[in-house]
Amino acid sequence: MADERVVVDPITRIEGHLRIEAEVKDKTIQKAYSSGTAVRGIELIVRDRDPRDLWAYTQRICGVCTSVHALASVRAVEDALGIRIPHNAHLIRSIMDATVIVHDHVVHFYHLHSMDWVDVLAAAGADPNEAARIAQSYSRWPKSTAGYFKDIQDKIKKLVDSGQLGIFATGYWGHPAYKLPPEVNLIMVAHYLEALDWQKEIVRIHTIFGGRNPHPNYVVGGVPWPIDPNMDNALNTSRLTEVDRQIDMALEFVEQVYLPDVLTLAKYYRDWTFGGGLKNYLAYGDFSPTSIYDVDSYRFPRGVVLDFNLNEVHDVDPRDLAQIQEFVDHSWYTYDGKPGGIGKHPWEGETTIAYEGPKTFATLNVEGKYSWVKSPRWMEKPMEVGPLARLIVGYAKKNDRIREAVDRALKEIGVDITWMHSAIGRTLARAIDASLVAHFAREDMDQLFANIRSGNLATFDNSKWDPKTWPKEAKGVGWAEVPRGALGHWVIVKDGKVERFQAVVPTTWNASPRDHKDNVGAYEASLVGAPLEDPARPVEIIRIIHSFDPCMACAVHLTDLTDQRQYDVFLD
Ligand code: NFE
Ligand code: MG
Repeated sequence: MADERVVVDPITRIEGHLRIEAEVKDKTIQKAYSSGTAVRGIELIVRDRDPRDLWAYTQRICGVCTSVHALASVRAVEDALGIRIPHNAHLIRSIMDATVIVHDHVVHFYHLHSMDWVDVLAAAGADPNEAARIAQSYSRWPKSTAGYFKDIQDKIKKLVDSGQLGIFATGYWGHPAYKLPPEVNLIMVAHYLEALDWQKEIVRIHTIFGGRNPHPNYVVGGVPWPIDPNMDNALNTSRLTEVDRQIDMALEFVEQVYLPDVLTLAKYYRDWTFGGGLKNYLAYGDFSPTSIYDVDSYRFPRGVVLDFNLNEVHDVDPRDLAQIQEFVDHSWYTYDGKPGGIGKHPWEGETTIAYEGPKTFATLNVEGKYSWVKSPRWMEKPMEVGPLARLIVGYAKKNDRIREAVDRALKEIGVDITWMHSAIGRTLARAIDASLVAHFAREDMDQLFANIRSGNLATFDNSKWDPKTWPKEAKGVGWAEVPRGALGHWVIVKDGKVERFQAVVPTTWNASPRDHKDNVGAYEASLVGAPLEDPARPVEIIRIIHSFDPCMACAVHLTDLTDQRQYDVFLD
């Protein structure tokens, strides 16, 4: 078979606009290109603003990983100004980050990704009694009765009979890449609907700690609410009890529904080991029980693993100008007026547009610039970030907890750690990640209660609130592990204002195009060697790309300075 160029644009069930082009020969993908096809504004909008307001602007980068850009920004500004927040504030921020991660992972699996593995229409042919038996065999979730599955099946049948599939329209139903028995398809569809209900509950944690969701409130120096068990306008007993209850419900949902479902799915797709890719993994690490500056205490350790060599973990330093750099050789930007060839650390970063096509949307000009996403690199090497990277780095660092969680899952599936380097492994990693993070939140909440009982109610340090206390010029970095991986914000504060700001977000790493050395990014690498049965129904491409949980709104951000006001309106 001759070479064929398969274009998937837009990839749906993601955040933002992503185009994938694949060169296919003999039903196998030979090369792939990843292109972020839309731009929006942030990095220049925040110039000259008050650094105490930075979080409120950057948080609007994205409505999916809502909260995490605010977190990275307050951390960056506090780093620049030398602010150390109270322990309670650190715990509350960690619980909020954990909340986004668990919420995001559940929604990603059921609503954005499961249908790449689950044939919804095939659930119509399931035996509800058998579905109940299977579901009860792997979890003690109380809803899993034959009657319950029969009701769900009736709903699906009604949809099919009406010819109006609604949210399930335009899937590749019946494609030979689907491998689940009808009963397991039925269980997954049932939990798709349940997860829709559940996800509106867990976000209450943000409404309590941050006053609203999406885009909860933050403050440089701590968290915006005081703790006072008896006061109305405070984190009082009834509010904290509700957070406590939501954490327990989240743990239960992850451990009795989400993780067991993904493990079941993984067993059926055990031999579909495509979608691995780079084998380089980066994590900044996060979730210290004490402080973001106590790097050795991180429950998700920091490090880089190269070429899946678990015997060596390289140190990562987000402050090192030689380690973290972004390249623009294949991105629609210039550096110092040149089209590429140099990398810039975010503290020296530049956002200058140089859009040069494509003239038509026939195919991308892959020899030249072809994406709005820049190419971040660690020591000039492309990296995968995300739940899989967190687990691989932790595993290589011999972190007991991560090893135990990963080994237990691998044993149940009957595979070894190298199997994780695949689309299904990445999807399993996300479910394990959710379970670990839900436990982190449980522990942090217990610690918060212990602090309060001991009389420690502090949530805010105002000693450097006044700009007169700030240095004339200072730079800071804020990092966090967030749903899609390692997030970094870099800021330079000068004369009381934001002089320079750059964000390098998880999807920028994963969706990046080729770099100055022609090294491909994580998405591009993951598609090579994967089968493509039917170019008109590219479920394999979607399945692999979805396994990363793309968010293009995060990956791409710049502004048009000719009419900055339009963004001010957007931000209001
Ligand atoms: Ni817009 Fe995000 C996450 C960040 S992006 S979703 O998680 O930061 O990759
Ligand atoms: Mg950026």
